[in-house]
Amino acid sequence: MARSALLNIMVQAATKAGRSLTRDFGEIENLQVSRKGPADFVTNADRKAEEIVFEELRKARPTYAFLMEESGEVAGTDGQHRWIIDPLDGTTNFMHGIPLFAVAIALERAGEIVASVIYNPVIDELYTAEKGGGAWLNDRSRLRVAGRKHLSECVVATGINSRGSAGDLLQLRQLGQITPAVAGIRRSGSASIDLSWLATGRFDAYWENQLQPWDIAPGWLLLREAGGTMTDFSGTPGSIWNGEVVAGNETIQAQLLKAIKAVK
Ligand code: 2AM
Ligand code: CA
Repeated sequence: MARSALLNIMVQAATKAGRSLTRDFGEIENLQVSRKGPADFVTNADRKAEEIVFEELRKARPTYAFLMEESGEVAGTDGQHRWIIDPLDGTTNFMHGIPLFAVAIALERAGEIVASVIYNPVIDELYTAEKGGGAWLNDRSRLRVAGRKHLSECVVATGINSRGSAGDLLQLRQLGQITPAVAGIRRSGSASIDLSWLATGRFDAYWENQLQPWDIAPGWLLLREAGGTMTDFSGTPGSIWNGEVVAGNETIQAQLLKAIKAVK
């Protein structure tokens, strides 16, 4: 696939930040055994990655606005475009030396997500999508969601939250109901990875709550371009703003949504 100029900018930003994260990830093993632990180091790695993405994108498109996990909002002057950025999705994995994390970038145009990049630098998987142009892995493979038709045959991804909120308890009740109804549950620790692996067909479905817009936006376009569907827990078509995701191919998404709705 030939990348557009826009996607090239996004890929360059994500891979540059990815290189920085990979270097820092290599240090984690030593820090695990230190008394202080790696927490401050990880915060630093996260901020550094965000700074790289911000600088690259601002240089290329100086008028666009930003919404970033670490630095929040930066206003733009063009009134149409906004970058939505998670420089390190899967922070807990990163801190524990687990190589499942990603740099995630989405571009919103007039309120709609039109381009996205998710890059896992350790396993070197680069996911890209543009509205109407399909979803791709490493520029070579066009992605398509899995075609399974029965929830009982499905590998279903989720996030098990430990935020001390009512949403955590709801999640555990959902997990209790859904686990016996599927072939297997998986939990990657990164919403962007869950959504990109759903787009590849590795996972058949995914649900989670309490997510942030930067956790959802990049993967959502990828999923849509791979033929997938997403709603919130009430069945309202996907939004990046209310934190809830139920996703899969059309048939499986409907079955999972029904199961989710039954959990009070
Ligand atoms: P993070 O690694 O950038 O924090 C895992 O279930 C997903 O939830 C990840 O995408 C993770 O993103 C996100 N996450 C972790 N803690 C969170 C919190 N307190 N609020 C919202 N999202 C969180
Ligand atoms: Ca995140």
